[in-house]
Amino acid sequence: MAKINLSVVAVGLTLLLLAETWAQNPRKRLAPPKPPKAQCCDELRSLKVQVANLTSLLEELSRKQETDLMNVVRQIMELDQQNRQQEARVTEAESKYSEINNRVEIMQLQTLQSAPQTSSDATYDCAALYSKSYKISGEYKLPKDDFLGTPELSVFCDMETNGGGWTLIQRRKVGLTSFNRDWKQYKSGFGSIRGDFWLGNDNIFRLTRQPSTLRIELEDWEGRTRYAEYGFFTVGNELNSYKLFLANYSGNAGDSLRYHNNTNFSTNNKDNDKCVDDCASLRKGGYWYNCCTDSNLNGVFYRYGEHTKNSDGITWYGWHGSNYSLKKVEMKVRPMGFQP
Ligand SMILES: [Ca+2]
Repeated sequence: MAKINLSVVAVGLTLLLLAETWAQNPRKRLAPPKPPKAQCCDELRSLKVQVANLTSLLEELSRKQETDLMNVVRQIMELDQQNRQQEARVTEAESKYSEINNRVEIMQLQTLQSAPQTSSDATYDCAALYSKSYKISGEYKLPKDDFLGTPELSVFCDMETNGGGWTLIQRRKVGLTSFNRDWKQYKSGFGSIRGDFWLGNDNIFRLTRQPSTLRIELEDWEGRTRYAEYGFFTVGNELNSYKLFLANYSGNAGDSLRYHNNTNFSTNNKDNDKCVDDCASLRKGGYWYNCCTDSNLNGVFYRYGEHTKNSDGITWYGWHGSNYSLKKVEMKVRPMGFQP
């Protein structure tokens, strides 16, 4: 551009010189007639103006081109930066994608590995142990299962009664363990698995996520036994206050848990019952209290002689009424479709 500019300026200067030489020649000035002289000067003036205009136009163009060039350079630099950013983003996305892909593969592998466990092979209750040919009643340790989200758990299995496969969730027989406990203790369970115990509401919730049957066995101080079975039994999780759902009663003890159906679990420090009274404190146990009881299997253990004098004992109204505290109780569950 500078070259063009200079050459144009040179042409301009040459024209100027020529014009001046021509103007200084008196002979020539005198010789030609008046009109051509005026014409020539006008032409010269016009040329000068044109040269000036061209020069400024060229300068302007040159400036504009420089600006344009700088803009282009800036744009290229910006594009380059954007490109590098995009590349970085792509790389990042690729690494994330591959990480997710890896995780998916691991999960698929885990699912495959644990798939057989989700069927009848899973050892998360006594029914499963029974179908693995463990047919002697007693204490068993259920393994921890990350897939099912179940911790290692000691359970007592009844492998004899009515076909076996029962996981005990409660027992009363010794009478040395207090059942007047708080929410946290009922949540995780307490007592001794071979003696008196509550398996824990979280464990009962997990066990009854599969459609389950509940069997309640009762014994009085004369050594007579009765039972109540519920073809359907489940409890909610802690968020739902371990709410009780049961149906399809059968047995010879009377249907004394039906009154407690659809009620939340209450303890001495959590009154979730359907009563103005605080049933858990009145009946001294943790249970699905309504207002308050038609049975109180986690009530106070009263020995022979004391067993008919209180309303907070281990009662089952359908058999011995509201003031008779039973000698022995067992509550047990197994999957609904269990086949011995
Ligand atoms: Ca209440």
